[in-house]
Amino acid sequence: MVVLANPALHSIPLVGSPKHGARFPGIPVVDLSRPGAGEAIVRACEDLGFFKLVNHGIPVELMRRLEAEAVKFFSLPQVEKEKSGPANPFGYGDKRIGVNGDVGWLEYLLFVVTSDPLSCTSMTACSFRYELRRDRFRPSFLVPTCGCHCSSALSEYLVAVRKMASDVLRSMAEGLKIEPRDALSKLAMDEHSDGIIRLNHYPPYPQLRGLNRSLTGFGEHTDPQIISVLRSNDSSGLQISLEDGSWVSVPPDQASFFINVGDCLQVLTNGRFRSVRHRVAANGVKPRVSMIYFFGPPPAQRIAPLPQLMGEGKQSKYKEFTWGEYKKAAYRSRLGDNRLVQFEK
Ligand code: GA4
Repeated sequence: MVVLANPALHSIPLVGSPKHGARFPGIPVVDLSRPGAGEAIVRACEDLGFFKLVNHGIPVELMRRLEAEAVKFFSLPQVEKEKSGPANPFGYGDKRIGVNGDVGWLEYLLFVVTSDPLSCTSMTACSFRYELRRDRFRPSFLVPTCGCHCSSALSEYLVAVRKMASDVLRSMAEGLKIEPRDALSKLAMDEHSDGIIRLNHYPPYPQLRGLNRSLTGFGEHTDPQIISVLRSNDSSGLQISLEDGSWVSVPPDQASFFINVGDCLQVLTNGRFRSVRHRVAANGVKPRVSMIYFFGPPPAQRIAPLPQLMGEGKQSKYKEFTWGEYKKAAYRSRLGDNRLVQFEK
């Protein structure tokens, strides 16, 4: 493995060039407003475990507002940002990912999202609370300290993305022909569901310019949850792994969302859907800013193939576990580990 010999970079590995160069043309596009979206979602989740979502109903203006607030935070002096860190695992993180030695060329904010109807008294009823070591989190433009967060771009974004993700999961159930239609969405939208939001900033690394190499921004991994909903600015960097193990680069689209199948959804579909391995390469030219909402089930939720998908006599490919157990195991692992393998039968 080639690494940059700069101690300040904590030996962050370089990333090889993806197949098809910067623009892979084969990312499935799902139009959420169309009848038949469910079948398209199912096909994409079986083939790549990944798709781009258009006509999703969320104004690009709202995405831009949250992006602008994230940029404002990341532009603060380092000493200010570090008052919200180090991420353990939540808070402000700089280059270190998780607690087991993974590193990448990025800085980020990681929050837990809890559904908390009592914390909100406003008419818009955002009903969210974010937890980010609240005592230490300073920038009130991102997370107001008033107790009710309804006016912030983050709250509005969360409300909108949750509604959209719920529609995606209902369409998915329709495409899978399973009843009730909320069989998947209720796992992700329950009041005890384990939601996380991540705001990432991948600064450019100018020394790489002209070298035709990229630095690891976020190393290869699968997401442990049900689905992840990603939006980024128009800077490239996201790559996904195809079935044959080759890497392709996802053309950015700041007006669209990208949806990943996570490990739990692979298990819920008994391996029919593919939890996609993905990574982010930091480039030498342009900063990348992304925001990702990870939809996890409630901690006590048993994760096993949905009975509606199991024909007579069909066996589960996985041992039973709860989301709480899986998450605990995930936090003991390294980023690139195959976390599902220990739960395979
Ligand atoms: C990958 C998906 C999400 O970004 C995340 C990550 C988490 C973290 O950054 O704290 C983990 C990683 C992710 C899986 C293995 C463990 C935990 C870093 C790591 C090495 C927030 C998540 O839920 O799992």
